Amino acid sequence: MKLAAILIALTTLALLPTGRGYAKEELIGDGGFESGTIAPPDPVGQPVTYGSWIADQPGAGPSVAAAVTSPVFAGAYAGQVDTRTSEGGRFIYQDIERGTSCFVWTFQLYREEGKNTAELLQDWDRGMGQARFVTALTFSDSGTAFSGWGLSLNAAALTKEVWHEISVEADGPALNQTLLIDGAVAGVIAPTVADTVPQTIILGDVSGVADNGLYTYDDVSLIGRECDSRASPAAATRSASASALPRLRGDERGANFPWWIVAVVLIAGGLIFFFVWRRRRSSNQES
Ligand SMILES: [Ca+2]
Repeated sequence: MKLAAILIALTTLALLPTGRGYAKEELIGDGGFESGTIAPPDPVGQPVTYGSWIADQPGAGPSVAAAVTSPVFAGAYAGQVDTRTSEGGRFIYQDIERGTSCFVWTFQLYREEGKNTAELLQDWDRGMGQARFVTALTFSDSGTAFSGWGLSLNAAALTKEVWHEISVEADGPALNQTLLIDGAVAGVIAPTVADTVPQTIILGDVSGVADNGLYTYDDVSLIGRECDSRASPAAATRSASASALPRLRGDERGANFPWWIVAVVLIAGGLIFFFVWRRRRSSNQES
């Protein structure tokens, strides 16, 4: 029976997902703005801020970013950036720990006036406006500009004064970013490199001279995960609309082959053989 127990244990192990774990992690704090507050700008500069929002507003002037109670997508608050009367662009941001090139970035957006940008950055210089872009989305009357890892495209403008769900599914090793607006694929980018990971998220008016926008954000989420196409939410989207989406670079068929099924079949065969052999042996002993 000892051998049978070992075989059963091996079968159980084989049935578990093989290889690495597929831990997913929320990388943004207070994404729903339910703390009811956005930290006022730091008078000295743009401090590193994890887990909560802070307004960027170098120099003097009234704050243009606030947690508002209307419009709100969910809960009691949403985050609003109002630069309708600003001279310079203003925005809110927070920094991101453990950024990965495999992520699903989602937020709700209520567009009323002007232009706004939502972006994921690496190596932001926190002052002169220099950074390496992971993903940038710019919303205006003329369209929705979507760029990622050096490529960009234009999608349709969002209708005003209604909540829209914006989502970007990125897979660095597979070299793609997919923009979904209200659940429908609005564009796919297939860059040649994916050499940046999100370190900072910025929402608002990023122009030197203000774009005089009024935008409200809610339920901002950035789910990072270990890069592995077998666990990719983007992969499901690819197969659903394969014609519009790029081929994977390289041949991942070997990597994706479900070797655990072979292991289960072999072990199950071994178990059957063992039990048949044992039954025959005990019946031989009886006779
Ligand atoms: Ca909320």
